[in-house]
Amino acid sequence: MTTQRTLILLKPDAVQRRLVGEITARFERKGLRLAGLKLVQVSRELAEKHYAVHKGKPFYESLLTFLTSGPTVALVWEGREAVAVCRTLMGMTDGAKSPPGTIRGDFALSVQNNLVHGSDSLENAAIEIALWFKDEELVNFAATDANWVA
Ligand code: RTP
Ligand code: MG
Repeated sequence: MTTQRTLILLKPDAVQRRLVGEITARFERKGLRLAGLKLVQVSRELAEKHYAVHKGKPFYESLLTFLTSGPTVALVWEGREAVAVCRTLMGMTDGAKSPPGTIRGDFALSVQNNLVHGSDSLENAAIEIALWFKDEELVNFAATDANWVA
């Protein structure tokens, strides 16, 4: 069994559209354990670091403007195959192409304003968690239902 941690962001559109509870519930009900959670007014500097891989792409500036436009909720989820599981729950980048049942498929129509970010590999998850959270902001607790969900 591979227990992993991954970073999920509920982007400013999720907060503005009052979808924080709805989206968080989907990760929670899947059986993932919450290890970190905070509301962040993202700085240009943090947004640049987070999306450094997209620097130079046509949508880069617009993406930074979007991510810094309002509060973002940052979460760390932990569980079996958490990185891939979260990406599956999210759906595809383009909301219009995402199947129903996924977060983006159910609530997003846009490519950019697609509600959630999720780390795309275990390596990037570690980098992103360290970027968004201090060690002391991450919490370990014994999930009493662990034997039933994983
Ligand atoms: P994310 O990094 O946010 O989890 O999304 P992703 O892996 O599904 O997509 P990625 O290719 O990493 O793109 C990062 C974010 O940039 C915006 N985007 N806009 N206008 C465009 O063509 C375009 N392409 C990507 C989206 O907000 C996407 O989530
Ligand atoms: Mg990505």
